[in-house]
Amino acid sequence: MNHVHSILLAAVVLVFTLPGCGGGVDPIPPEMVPIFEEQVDVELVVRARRNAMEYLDTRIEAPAGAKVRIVIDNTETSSSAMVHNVVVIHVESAVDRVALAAQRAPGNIPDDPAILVYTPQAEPHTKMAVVFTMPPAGEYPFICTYPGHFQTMRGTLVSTPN
Ligand SMILES: [Cu+2]
Repeated sequence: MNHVHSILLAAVVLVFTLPGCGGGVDPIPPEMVPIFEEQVDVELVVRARRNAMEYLDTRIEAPAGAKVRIVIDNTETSSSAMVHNVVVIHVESAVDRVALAAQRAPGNIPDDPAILVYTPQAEPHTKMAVVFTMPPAGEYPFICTYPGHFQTMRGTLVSTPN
């Protein structure tokens, strides 16, 4: 536990000693700009909690059939281990399978038909996004597939009847 505590302390010190880190830098990578500029019906932003393996937004919703942009906003994170994405999965029963396969998959995205849609991984101080059409009404789990994160980074995408 002492080792863990010293890592946490180091992370905290880093946050407070690098106040200007990331300042003035556009958080949207150039290749992402067209996706952020695409016209959509609803934009759903999932923020990562600062330097924690948690989402701030764990329940997001939009009408079935709507054109939606999901944004993973990782701009509050300083630690380089805090790489996050949003991977929406068709059914809860497939979450563990996808999460485990993701650890060895390129970009942490396994080739699994249970994956509905996913954002690219957002490095600290960046935002990534994906545009897609909302699935039929229901509740769809989403997780971060960066290794070690899925147990605490979970949420629900709610598709409401329209
Ligand atoms: Cu993560």
